[in-house]
Amino acid sequence: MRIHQLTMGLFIATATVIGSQSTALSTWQFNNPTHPTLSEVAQSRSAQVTQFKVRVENISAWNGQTASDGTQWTLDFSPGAWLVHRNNAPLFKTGKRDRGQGLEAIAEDGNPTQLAKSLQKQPEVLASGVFNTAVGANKVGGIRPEQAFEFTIQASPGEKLSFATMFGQSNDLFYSPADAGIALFDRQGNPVSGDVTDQVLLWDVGTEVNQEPGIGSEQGPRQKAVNTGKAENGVVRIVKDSFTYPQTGQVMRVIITPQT
Ligand SMILES: [Ca+2]
Ligand SMILES: [Ca+2]
Repeated sequence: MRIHQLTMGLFIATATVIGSQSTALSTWQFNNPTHPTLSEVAQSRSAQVTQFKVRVENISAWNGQTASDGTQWTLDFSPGAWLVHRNNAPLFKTGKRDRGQGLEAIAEDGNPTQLAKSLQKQPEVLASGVFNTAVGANKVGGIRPEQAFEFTIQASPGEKLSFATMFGQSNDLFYSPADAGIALFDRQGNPVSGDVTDQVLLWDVGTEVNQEPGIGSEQGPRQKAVNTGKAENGVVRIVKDSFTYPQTGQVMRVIITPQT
């Protein structure tokens, strides 16, 4: 840091001779090879902020899932949490155990409250919130077929979106982007627009042993209480078990729309 301060001082001193200080400062910041400080991030955020609408749709069919015993069931997505971030893996790290910050409660019971609280305490999470009410609905709940969650976020170039919502009915599965998140801007700094569903994956949080989706005794509507089921002691990973799951793009659509 001392070297940078010295370098910056020299730049300012030089700039005073050859031109305006602000021009030299912007040049120096542009060439700054170090990671930006949180205050610098805050400054850049306020300098170039784009507002986006994020829409998560349930495009699955009523009774569109069929279990091995013939039971037909409907896929729901639970209330969830979203966050804007620059860092990689703010929610989980693929192949590592769940961090105990509330992702388990979303994946097992569709409850985003604990995760939302913990996100507010993480300095590298720039903004976060909950989505828990379908568009047009008047009470809190998940989304069923033909329903959608919508939320609005603000972000600057370099920032990414992550979110998590439960695959209901499962023991501990959730939909989320990969741990790095969804880039909200391209390399030229232009805001991303359109369908990003192909970046959303179905994950197993690794805390409860999977039963067949839709009929398992320790899943949502059938378990005796929340947070019950056989402990898995596993890691967060793309779901991989003996059961079959729908292709994400056939049941969910995620659309990002910059607001101009
Ligand atoms: Ca599991
Ligand atoms: Ca359970």
